[in-house]
Amino acid sequence: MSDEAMRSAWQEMNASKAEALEAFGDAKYGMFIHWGLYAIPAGIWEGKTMEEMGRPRVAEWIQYVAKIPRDEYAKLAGQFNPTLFDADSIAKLAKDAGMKYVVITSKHHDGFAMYDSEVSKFDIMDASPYQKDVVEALYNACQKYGIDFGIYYSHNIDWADGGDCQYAVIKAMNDAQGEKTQVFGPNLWDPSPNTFEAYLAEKAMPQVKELLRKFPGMKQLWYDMARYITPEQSYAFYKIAYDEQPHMIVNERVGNGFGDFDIPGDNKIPENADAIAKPWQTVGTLNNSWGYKSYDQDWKSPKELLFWLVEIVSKGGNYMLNIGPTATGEVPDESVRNLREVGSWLAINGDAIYGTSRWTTNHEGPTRIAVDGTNARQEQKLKVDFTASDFWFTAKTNRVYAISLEQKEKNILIRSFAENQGPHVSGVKLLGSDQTVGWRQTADGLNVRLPVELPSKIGYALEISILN
Ligand code: JFZ
Repeated sequence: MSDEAMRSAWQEMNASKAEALEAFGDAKYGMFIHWGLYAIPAGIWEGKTMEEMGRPRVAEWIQYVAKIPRDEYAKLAGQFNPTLFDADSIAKLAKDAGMKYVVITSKHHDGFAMYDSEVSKFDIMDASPYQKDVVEALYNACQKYGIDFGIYYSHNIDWADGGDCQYAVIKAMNDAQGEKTQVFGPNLWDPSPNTFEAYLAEKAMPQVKELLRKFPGMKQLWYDMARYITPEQSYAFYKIAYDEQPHMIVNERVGNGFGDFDIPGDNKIPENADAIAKPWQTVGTLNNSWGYKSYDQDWKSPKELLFWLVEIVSKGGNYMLNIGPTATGEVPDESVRNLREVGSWLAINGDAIYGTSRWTTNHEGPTRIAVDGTNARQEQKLKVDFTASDFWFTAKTNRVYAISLEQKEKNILIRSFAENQGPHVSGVKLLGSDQTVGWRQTADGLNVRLPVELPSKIGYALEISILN
């Protein structure tokens, strides 16, 4: 197929997903789950931490960073027995947290399938003493709680069976054109002897197909790290998803521009969301790792998490926030606590989040926080301290929501509603409260007198009715 033919076929398939993409746009908030054999070492190999060994520092990369031979890594499967895993409680946690969807790692870069795979023996059924399909359990639990379901699948990088990830082939091609090829991700310390083509034909494609058949009605397919993959290969991964589940949306990491939605980067909020043509999703961690990392206690506070959510939603994006269960299948206490607190905020202020669109401005006020990725957030020691003049905005028909993450003042001023400049206000309501709030629109903005008692622990949200 020519590149042009692939692009126009993609256009058509992508256009047929308009409704699914709209539902994705309304959902706003979901749960990512990184879980696999890497939860056993949990960031430490032979006494050395990720930081002592190299980069990246995220726990699910330990095989790469410690250059663990395939045979040795595979032995972890024999110890994997997560008897405390409870799919029901995780689906319920997502529900209580106010999340609308869940995406779980069915197979990460290490190549280990967390579900019952007919294609490979390197899976939870054949290689672990646990012998239960955790992806299926979660799929069923999500249905019970009305949570949408999706899977993550590392299609390009597979340290167990993906050879060198066709690194040598791509490098030769790039060399011929005088272009540099980055070495990041491929297994060059102990690659499987098969070709990458054989891996695609015998493992990756059949596994994706079996997952699509096992789990009908999925909402998202999350491919990852399309570093060395060709347009033909990306297209094939997109197409197989479409053929099996035409209404499921596929993320941009399928590669080569064939995604239905964009990912600005891990723990990264785009500075200028206008520049992103497709619907988008920021993926984020609760500490600084995706997979469980025993010694990472740098947890984002509920207030920081709310900042991420509100900043993202005010720019029109989706937030998918990750949990990394332990080797026994438990979700760390801090994760549960912080997610639940965001959930109780959403139970009060959800109208300002779900089903909203961007307004003309996303934020007013003096505090600007830019976060540029997982390492950057860790290194900048992010402080979330806002003033009473910081507001984020979202919108629905005839309504604008103004969200604050502070409760320092009772008399507040929202400048974007200055009389004769902003829209004409016809009413103001405090979400989660029946008390009337006093308000007046002046040349300076919308003056609001907040009641003594506020319904949320953190900040508040106002529903501002406007006349167009
Ligand atoms: C990838 C994985 O390697 C990682 O283990 C985790 O699953 C994460 C969600 O995705 O890491 C990436 C991939 C792409 C970027 C950053 C981290 N990126 O493009 O900025």
